[in-house]
Parts: sequence; C-alpha cells; structure tokens
Amino acid sequence: MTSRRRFLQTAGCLLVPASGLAVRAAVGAQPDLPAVAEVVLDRSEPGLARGELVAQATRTIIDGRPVQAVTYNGAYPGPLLRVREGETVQLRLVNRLDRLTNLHFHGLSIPPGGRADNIWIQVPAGESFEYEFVVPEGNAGLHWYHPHIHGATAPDMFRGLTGAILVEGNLDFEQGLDCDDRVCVLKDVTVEGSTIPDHHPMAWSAGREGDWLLVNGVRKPVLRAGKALVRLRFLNASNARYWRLRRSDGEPLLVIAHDGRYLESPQALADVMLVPGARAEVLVALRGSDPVDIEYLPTARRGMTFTAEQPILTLLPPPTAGRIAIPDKLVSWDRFRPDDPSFEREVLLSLFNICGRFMDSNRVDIRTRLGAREIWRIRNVDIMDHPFHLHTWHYEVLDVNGRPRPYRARHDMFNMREGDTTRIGIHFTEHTGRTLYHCHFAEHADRGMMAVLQVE
Ligand SMILES: [Cu+2]
Repeated sequence: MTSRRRFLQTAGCLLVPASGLAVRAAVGAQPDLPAVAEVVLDRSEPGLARGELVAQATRTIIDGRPVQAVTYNGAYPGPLLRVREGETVQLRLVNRLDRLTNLHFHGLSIPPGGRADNIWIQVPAGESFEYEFVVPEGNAGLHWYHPHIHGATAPDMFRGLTGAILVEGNLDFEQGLDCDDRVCVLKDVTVEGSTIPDHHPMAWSAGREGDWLLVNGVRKPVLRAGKALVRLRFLNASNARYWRLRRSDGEPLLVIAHDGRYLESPQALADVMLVPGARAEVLVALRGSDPVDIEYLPTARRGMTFTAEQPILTLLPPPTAGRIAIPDKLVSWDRFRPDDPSFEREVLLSLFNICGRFMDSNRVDIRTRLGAREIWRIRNVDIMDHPFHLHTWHYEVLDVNGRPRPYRARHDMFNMREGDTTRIGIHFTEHTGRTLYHCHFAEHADRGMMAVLQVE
C-alpha cells in the first residue's frame, strides 16, 4: 500500500488527473458527512440560553434507514448543545420514557449539585426538570451529555441517549485559524431489521460494542472540505468501543485538545486514542489533491469484539489549494505540581468494583477538602483495560508505571490499561459537593464500578 502511494506521488502530474477523477467517482458513492442536529436555543433575554431536550423512544434515521431508537428530540446522535462561556443555560429535560432519566454534563466545570451537574436528580417518567448553570470561563471546547441513572444507563446510551456540547469562548489561537470546523460524534450501534437489540448477557462484562461505526449517524461519510485545513472535534459517545484514529496517508494528526481542554501546543501524533467518553480535537492539513481517510484502528483491549482496521471518514481536499497556517502556541494553564500534593491515595480498579467495593450511593468512598491537591495512584489490577472518568474536575496524568507522559494534558478520561499504575494529579478547585468517579464502560458503571467523592 505504501509503495503504491509512493508510486502515485512520484509518478507526478500525468497520473494525478486520472486517479483524481477515479477517486472522486468512488467517493461519490459515500454519503456526505451530515452536521449534527442542534438544540434550538431561545436567546431573547441577554445572557440566557433556553432550550429543551425530550427523551423518548422513537423512530429515527440511522445510516439512512428508519430505526426504533431512544433519542433526544428525535435526533441520532442527540442534538449538539452549542453555548458560550459566561452565559446561563436553562435546559428543560422532558422525560417521555417509561423509566427514570436525568442528565450528566460530562466535562463542564459546573457545580455537582443544585440544578447543575447533579447526577443525584432523578426525573420520573412523564415529568420534566429544568437544569440551570452558568458556563464557566475556560470551558471552551467539546463536552457532552448523557443520562446517569445508576444501574440503568447503558441500554439507553447504546440506543441513542448521548449528545455533544460545544462551548464557544475567546481563544486567542482561534483568531488566525482559517479552517473547516466540524463536530464528529463517533458512535457504534447494532441494528437488526429496524430495531436495536437488547444487551446480550456477555456485553455487561466485556462492554457493548456495535457493528456499525458511525460518524454523525452515518457509515463512512465524506467531508468535502472548504478549506485546506480541517479541524475535527471528535467525541467518542460509544458505550465501550475504543476509537483509535490515524490518517491514511501516513501524515500525523495534529492534536490540539483532549477532553475539552486545549494543549499548550499542537502535538503531531501517528494516531490518537479516544476511549469511551473521551474527546479529541485534531487539525488535518490537506496539502495534496487526493482524498485522505481517517482510519479506525483496533485496540487490543480484553473483552473486545474484533473489528478490523477501516476508513471511517474521507476528507476531500478543496479544488484549489489554500494557505495552511498551524498555530504554534495554544493555551497555558497552571500545571499540577507533583512535588507538593496535599494527599496521595491509592485507587484499585477491578471488574465491576473500585477498591473492592460496588457502588453504594449512601457511602462516601473518598472525602476531601475544597482546594486540596491530590495525587491518585490508580492501579488496574484487573485483566482488562478500564477507561477512568472523574466528574467535575479535570486531572493531569503525571506518569504511567513511573514513566512521564510525552506531553502535558488535562483529561477527564484516561485508559487505565490492565496491570498499569497511573498517577493523576487533581486540584479540587471551585466546587464542593458529592459526585462520582467511575469506569466509563457504561456497562461496568451500571454494574457497580463507580464510587462516591465528597468535596467539602
Ligand atoms: Cu470498566
């Protein structure tokens, strides 16, 4: 494959028009990348954005065909909530399901109580609840929402109850960034006829993966880029699938953000891993005239169903080449100082439990103080990987098995590989209250791999 590519490149202009036409004809059979639906917001009062999410079992369209799913506002994936730093969001959740539901705002630094990111709220069938919070400064980036009813989240998420949140802010590096900017929701699903079958018993231990690899609800779409630089904002909204992505032409992906937090400078990576719940923003420079695929790579995590390497998204360069300018500096933040923690503690991950205990909402597993700076030494003593999520606070990954990370980044998701010891640094700023840390395989969280954190 590599030699063929090299041949096409060195063969020069004689071959390019013919191969270009052939490739464009092949690409013509692929669906266009749809934009994700958006929550309609009423901004008639200054500083206020009002919207509604209706959770219901409904027929929707997945990959061009009608499917009975569970959606917000009838959309698959759920509609994008596009808000701005500093504005107040009032979001009414209407429960038209026959069971409890609620919302978790994954990645936003908002209070874990009241009407904000309060996962202890449970909205009964047929009722509604008005969430309200201020979008904090420094939250610009891609986040997401989904239900968080303990023991009953995975089936609803798998059937469609997930949506992206895009916070717009005033980021200096964006000023000179001339690019095509797309939100790409990665989600897998299995469809039989026009329904999504129930979880198989095995899916609860392995984590459920679907057969179709969807980007914004379609398989293998094509993005006809308007600019030679494309900014792809990926959200992994899958229950359990790891999406490891790379470019088909061997060029690196320029990563500018993980989990809704920008890096200090872009990082050129051969591939980027998104575990369930993770986000990553990448810049893709299209310097030639040939299409570039974003390819899915399998990950050797135990319990997985094997999915072969495959293209999931094709980028078609614009007809005329444009100027490509990559920023060298992005943002700065107060790094975690690992030499001076307030407290260091150990967290053990094993199947369906954390530190040997199953989730109990009446128990506090870790209690700490506002302002504390802690190091958590997370040991995965299980025989499979687990993606680790902490609500409310982002953390820095300090080292894995004693080895420092290749670059500094803030995360709210990180893959804890089997047998690894990963040290994360957390600064408990801004908020107090009771919230959660857990495995983000939705199935494992439901089965008890979750624990309670109280900050007072
Ligand atoms: Cu897990």
